[in-house]
Amino acid sequence: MYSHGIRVLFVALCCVSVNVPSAGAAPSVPTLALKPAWTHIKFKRPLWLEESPDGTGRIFMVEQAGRILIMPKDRAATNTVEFLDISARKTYRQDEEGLLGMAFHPKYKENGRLFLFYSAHDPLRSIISEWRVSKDNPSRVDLASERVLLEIPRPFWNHDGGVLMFGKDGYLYLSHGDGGQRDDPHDNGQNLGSLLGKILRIDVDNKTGNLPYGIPKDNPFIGTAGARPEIWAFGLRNVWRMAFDRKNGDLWASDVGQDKWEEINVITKGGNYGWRVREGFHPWKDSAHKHTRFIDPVLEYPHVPALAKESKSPEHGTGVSITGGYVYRGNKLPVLQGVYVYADYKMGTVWGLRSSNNTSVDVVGEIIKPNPIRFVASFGEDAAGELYMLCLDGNVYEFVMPAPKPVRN
Ligand SMILES: [Ca+2]
Repeated sequence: MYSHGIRVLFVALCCVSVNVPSAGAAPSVPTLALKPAWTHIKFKRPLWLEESPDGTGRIFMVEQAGRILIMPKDRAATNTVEFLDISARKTYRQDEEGLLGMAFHPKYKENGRLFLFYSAHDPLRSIISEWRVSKDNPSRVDLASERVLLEIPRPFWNHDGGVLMFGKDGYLYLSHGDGGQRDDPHDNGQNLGSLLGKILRIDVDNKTGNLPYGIPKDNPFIGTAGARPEIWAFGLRNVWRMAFDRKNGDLWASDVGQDKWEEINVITKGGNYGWRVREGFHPWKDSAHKHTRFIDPVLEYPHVPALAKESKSPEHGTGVSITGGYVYRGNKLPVLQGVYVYADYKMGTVWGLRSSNNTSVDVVGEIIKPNPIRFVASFGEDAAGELYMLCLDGNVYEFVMPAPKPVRN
């Protein structure tokens, strides 16, 4: 989300599905419609949606100012339940700050543990901490239960990342941006001694040395001189949203660009994704690391139409701040099966892509036409794999098949 300095909104001019049928061609991406998932509830800057892994079927919604709500199962109802409220900490002061992420422990049903990612000030830092549900009330977090795992200093107010999620390996993955401002002035992305500009992986069920968490034994930079052992992947500017493909465990991370290119990456262990030496496929401002091997994005898209001719990816609309979503694995929309869904925060355009090799795109196109929603802050997935889109118009949308065109006699 966000992170693009002062920018002018450009009009998306070229948003055409690359969908030429041929023998063996990938299935196309579908055209879908949106409808509010909760018809009578408006949210204040919703940023994260997650269903608790305890079989209760409860969906939890994170609001940026510091609240987590339990949503009513009746989608026409209005009775949310407040699960947590830390808004008095004033964690949200500027665009990219606030309560940015949460994750239930995979064994939440047994241990009642959950994890939050939020911004703190004086001094500027991101806090990742563990909390427990109240012993007396399964609908309320025990506010006295916080145990801080990580405090990551932030040199500037922006580029904080903010995803927290568990892998199938049971470890907690998190993204943190390069710490802002512009051009990664401290070169954090390429510095393995910094947790900024990284995806991290930690073990919340064990402890290593004096750390309040464990370092998984196969983390890639254990033993590398000067490297932080928490690092899973690096060279990332600001992975605001990332997600595992629940079918195969692939980690899809959308990295918000600065001046020219937005990009989508599939993350591999120990991978270097280029920032600030490169943005997308293209050289950026740093020459000190120019001989390093970088992993190309799966897709890039330009900020302005004039850049389109330089793109290394299929024809694509423009945008200025990518919001990563999910590879759809739900049941309600078979036409969307296997499609990675993402959007541009500012433009409101929603796309889907298919990739059979995680390195290039088979087919990509807009899946919502027209695209009236601004701003697309985040996506969410429930336990069944159904997809939601969280927008700053106050709605959380679900994806549905478009209404059939009226038949004219
Ligand atoms: Ca990159």
